[in-house]
Amino acid sequence: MFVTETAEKIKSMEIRGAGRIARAAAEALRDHALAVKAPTNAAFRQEMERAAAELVATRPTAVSLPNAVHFVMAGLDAAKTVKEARTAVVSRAGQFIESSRHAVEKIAEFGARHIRDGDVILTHCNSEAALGCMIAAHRQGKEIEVFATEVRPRNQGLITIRTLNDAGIKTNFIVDSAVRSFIHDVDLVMVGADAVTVNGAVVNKIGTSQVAHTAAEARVNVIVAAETYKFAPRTVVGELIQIEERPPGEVLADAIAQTLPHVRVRNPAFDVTPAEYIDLIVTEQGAIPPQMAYVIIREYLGWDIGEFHKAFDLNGGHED
Ligand code: RI2
Repeated sequence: MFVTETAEKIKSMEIRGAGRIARAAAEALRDHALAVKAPTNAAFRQEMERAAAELVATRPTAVSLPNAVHFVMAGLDAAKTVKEARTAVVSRAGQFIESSRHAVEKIAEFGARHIRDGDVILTHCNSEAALGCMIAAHRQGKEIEVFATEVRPRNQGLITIRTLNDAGIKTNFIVDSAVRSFIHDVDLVMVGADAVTVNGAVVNKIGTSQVAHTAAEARVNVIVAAETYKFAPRTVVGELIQIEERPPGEVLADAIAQTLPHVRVRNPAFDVTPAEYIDLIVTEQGAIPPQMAYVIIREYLGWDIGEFHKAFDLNGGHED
């Protein structure tokens, strides 16, 4: 698919979910590398960088997107010719897509171990990583039941209940504000992540922090399912995750909003759940307490000091 088409679909959320966005961006870079006609390696790189920037600018919160783009684009560093550069992008994009799919499968396997026979699980939003754990547990013959929230304003809960229904899992569909009313019927909260910071905070769909807070009050464990490429390297040097605020029309129809001049609609798409409300983060490398997030960033994302230099422009913007 063309870069601009993919970028539009990510922006409009036709392509959504942190993992899917990352794979779609890798695919778009791969297709672009195959299509682009550039006379020199430098021109090729410039065009790929433009495409990468277009993709990264679509949605600011899910760090899987820049991490995927960074991984694919790193292939350009050693390339000396257009042919080498093209081959590197195609191969690294393929590598990312495959390892992402593999990661989701591994997380399902590891996450299912934390689900017991008879557990009632509450989930919020639509996470392929979190749902994978529930479906794996169900396939292992564990009898589970799920509470799924509606997820205003984009109603991702509808996708979740369809997936659970298709898997034959007994599911209760509730409005977001009913979480506290049902939390005592729940054994476990399981959600996905758009980003995990170095101090183990999880950025996920708006409302996740309320769910986690409610779970903590009720002493219900919270498990987050997140591939290692959802960990945010730049938080190591203090960078904050930007919380996307989406158009007000998603919350209140513009025609109604126009009749209410004193009302401002706010529509943040994500919130931050502090590490203290999270019991475990299940990654494809294994399950970790949130406080160990730094180890994932250091060991598995392959970010070295040079990357932090680049990220923070510590050379004053000069290439060396
Ligand atoms: P997977 C989604 O964001 C949700 O916040 C979900 O929990 C998270 O990405 C992770 O999803 P959005 O695109 O990668 O719906 O586990 O805003 O599918």
